[in-house]
Amino acid sequence: MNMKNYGSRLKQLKKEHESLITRKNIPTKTNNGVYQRYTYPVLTAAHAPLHWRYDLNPDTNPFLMERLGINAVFNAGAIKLNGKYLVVARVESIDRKSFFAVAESPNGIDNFRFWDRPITLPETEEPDTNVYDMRVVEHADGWIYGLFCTERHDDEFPGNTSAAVAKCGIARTKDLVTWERLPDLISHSGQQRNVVLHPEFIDGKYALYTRPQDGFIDTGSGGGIGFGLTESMEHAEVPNEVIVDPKVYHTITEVKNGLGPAPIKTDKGWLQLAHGVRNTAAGLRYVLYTFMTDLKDPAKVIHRPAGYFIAPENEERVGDVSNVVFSNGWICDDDGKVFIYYASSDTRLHVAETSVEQLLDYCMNTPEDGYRSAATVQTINSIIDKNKEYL
Ligand code: M1P
Repeated sequence: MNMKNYGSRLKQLKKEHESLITRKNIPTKTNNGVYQRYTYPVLTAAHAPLHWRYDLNPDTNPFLMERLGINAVFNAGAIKLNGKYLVVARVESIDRKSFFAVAESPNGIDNFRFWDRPITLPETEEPDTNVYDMRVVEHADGWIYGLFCTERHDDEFPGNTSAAVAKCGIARTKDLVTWERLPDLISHSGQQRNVVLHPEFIDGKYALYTRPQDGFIDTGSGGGIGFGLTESMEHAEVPNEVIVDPKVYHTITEVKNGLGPAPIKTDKGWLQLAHGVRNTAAGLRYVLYTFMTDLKDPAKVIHRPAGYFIAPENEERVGDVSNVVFSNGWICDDDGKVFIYYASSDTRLHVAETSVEQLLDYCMNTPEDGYRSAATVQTINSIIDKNKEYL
């Protein structure tokens, strides 16, 4: 490259980056009455700050090369703090390592800008190889907790470079800048991913939604969203887990499922968002679904709409891990508006807007799964019967 171009190329890079970040997001033309999708992803790899990726000194980087590129920005925890909409995104660099970084928006739907540096997450005495999918929860004890998956090689299989162990890592903060790392969750049901802290004490204890799994990828016999109590988060241990929402044959959760963000409290119960996984000839398909649990007993399901709530569509269907939508963050605003941050195909982050009122209506009035084709036809017939006078 001609060195004379350095300045103009850098200027162009900065211009393109700024115009991407400040692009206004617009609702898609249609919606299904349940939520409103937005046209543009709220975060992509290209949103990562230039000063993370480039050495900007022309003497040491005369070709203005990317020194460490970003591969994807996806599965993000979310929280509203001091009037700002914040997501704690899973950022994956080209070396396949994920880390966490906060991006801030004034309105929850666009202008998400990463803070100056990614989060420097303290480690335990057993260093993490990879960390991802943080659920950010403001707990009644006054701390903001971040629960995430920490992945390390499974040294029981020294010759197997794919053998891994997934555990729930735990950290806490007051400002998302400085984090205190706590010991990993101890559970007695194999590996753990998709662990979520309930925002309130239950029977004076911390409550955790878990996802026991036999192996790193397969949940095996243990599958389902579990629930357990721990005396403390400083030495978190769930001695017992009960399955709240099991995986079920020939449904969207046939292979596995896992809770998304911490639930939203309403006067009718806890609104829950989760992902379900089924197998297809083209590989796994991840969709989002919702259910509600009892206000006093968040482990008791009181409404379970059939099928998926959000499934990947159009360009969402393609990415590093295609045919996936995944969510570990939503923000419920004071006026009841809800922003759902969902990632598509392990590549980018989107927002869908809805409200507590819509989510309650959806959860409480969507028919439940009858688990058989004949039951589905029966459900449709009963909808048709009720519609007769409106046709
Ligand atoms: O690749 C899809 C998702 O796979 C995992 O989720 P689960 O444990 O439920 O299969 C996670 O690695 C998640 O980050 C990823 O989006």
